[in-house]
Amino acid sequence: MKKKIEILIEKIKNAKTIAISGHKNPDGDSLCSALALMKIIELNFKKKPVVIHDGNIPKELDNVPLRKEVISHNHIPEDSKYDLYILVDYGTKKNLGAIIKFVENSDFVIEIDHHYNDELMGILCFDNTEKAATSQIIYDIVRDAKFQTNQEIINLLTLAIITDTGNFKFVRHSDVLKDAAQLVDAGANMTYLVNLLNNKSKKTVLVESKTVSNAEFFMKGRLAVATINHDDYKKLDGRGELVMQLLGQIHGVEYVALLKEQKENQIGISLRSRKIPINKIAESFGGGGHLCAAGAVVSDSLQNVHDKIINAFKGM
Ligand SMILES: [Mn+2]
Repeated sequence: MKKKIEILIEKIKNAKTIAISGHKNPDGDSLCSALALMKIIELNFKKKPVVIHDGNIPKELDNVPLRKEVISHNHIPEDSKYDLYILVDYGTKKNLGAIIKFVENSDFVIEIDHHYNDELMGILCFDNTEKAATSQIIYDIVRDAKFQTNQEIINLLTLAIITDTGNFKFVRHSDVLKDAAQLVDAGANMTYLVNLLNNKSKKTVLVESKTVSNAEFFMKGRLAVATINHDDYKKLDGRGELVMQLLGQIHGVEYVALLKEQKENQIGISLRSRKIPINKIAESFGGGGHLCAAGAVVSDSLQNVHDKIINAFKGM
């Protein structure tokens, strides 16, 4: 770690231009880790990296500190070249979207990530799949390198943890709680930060609640299936996580399938399970994911996918 940090510091010092990106359609960890790192570099090296994104940033994240500093790839000249490109929380190459051209054009790539990936983009990698959020790895670097922080950085690192652990519901290792505890000691206010995320648009919440109300139940109530047609999908903003959470709270429900008509003949499938692995089902639809949270995107009609999903669960 010490040697890697020395290289990181040297690369930042020598770079005239630095860009930072997370994955396409950034989530809380991706966005907040990128912004935290931007501010860390600004504060400690007196340089201003540019944070570039592709896709949609959910409205929920509108009040995140420094949110306005993020620039869409559309506003960056196609042939832009950076001395240093830092990728955070990106997952795999194909998750970068339109950013990829800038990364491939840059002189040196550093990656900081907690996703499993067998095709690394970085030359210098700070990867750790044991971490609950990428911001934890950034926080490790901050502490090891004794970088200065400020309130914005502390809040951003904490928000990344809050969002990636679903408000600490998905914590599997104690180290994320230890990091959160240190961040609280450093000035993070949990109540303030959790409330800052209560920022969805009314139409999104109304579609989410309508989708929950219209859900169907199969297999004696063990499987809940919710569908969102294209008109409602446009109002969704995000992945419909709340729909799956609410349905998953119902007594007896073990599996939740959310089917979203992203466009005509393109259905996004999100699957959740309490205990039994459902990634095999996602794989049978050409997708993948974790044991209890997986998904796929298929070219078919909403009705067909609906019927096929129910059959797939019944045949499990
Ligand atoms: Mn993450």
